[in-house]
Amino acid sequence: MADLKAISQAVMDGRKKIVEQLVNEALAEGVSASEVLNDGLVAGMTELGELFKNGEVYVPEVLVAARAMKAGTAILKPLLQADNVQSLGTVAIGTVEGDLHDIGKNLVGMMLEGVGFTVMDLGENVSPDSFVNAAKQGANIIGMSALLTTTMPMMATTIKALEDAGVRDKVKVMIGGAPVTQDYADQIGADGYSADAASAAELAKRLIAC
Ligand code: B1M
Repeated sequence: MADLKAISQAVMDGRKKIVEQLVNEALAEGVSASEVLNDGLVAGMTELGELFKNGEVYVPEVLVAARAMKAGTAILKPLLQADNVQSLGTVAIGTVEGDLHDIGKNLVGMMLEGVGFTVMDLGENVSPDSFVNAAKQGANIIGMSALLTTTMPMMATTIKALEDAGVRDKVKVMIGGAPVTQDYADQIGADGYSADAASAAELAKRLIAC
């Protein structure tokens, strides 16, 4: 019987090889990729985040856990992606300038690919100019992620840069990340906000349709 709690624990402990082994075992037992992702990997990282907040673990432990989590998501990625589907459009996604958190952004990218979008991954610490260039290169949606309250304002700066470059009307802008809210999205003039990767994929489909 697959033990998703053990996957969470292995993420928290930063045990990359164990994470890979347990993820493969769970999949072989028929557990869905999305259950392994949400109830195993993401649950572990969320719990670790609480310990980090309370000063019970520090940056090095979180970095090792992030590496273990990435090893697990790499196994799930092909299973979460759609096969032979015509692209719904291109989403250029990145973590905003000053912000190095990329796990959530990567999950959103995977889910977007899973429902049929082409994803232009701009990486992390992405400058407003890089988002503008992606819009000029034909991206239909600009997706920004921020995990720090100090980097959230960079989302507004990026929207302003899109306006100044005359490309704001050519793209939809969607935003997300732990400190981001619908109110904030409304305040800065983003077209949409979503709280998690699965709803981000649904949001992108709605945005591309209008
Ligand atoms: Co950082 N960190 N971190 N960190 N880190 C947080 C964010 C923090 C909340 C921890 C805490 O104190 N509780 C805190 C921010 C506090 C604040 O701003 N209020 C914090 C801090 C303070 C810092 C540093 C400043 C610590 C330091 O150096 N003293 C530093 C900053 C570095 C920088 O960015 N300049 C730092 C560094 C790091 C590591 C490098 C060690 C590592 C990142 C590794 C990596 O990403 N490669 C790290 C991590 C891992 C975390 C926590 C523990 C986990 C983040 C994560 O991956 N969550 C985090 C605590 C927490 O969030 N609970 C914390 C799992 C991920 C699946 O969730 O990213 O929220 P999330 O993504 C979700 C949704 O938000 C949404 O969908 C995703 C999937 O469901 N979503 C979108 C995300 N982007 C979206 C975009 C969309 C739509 C939805 O549309 C485009």
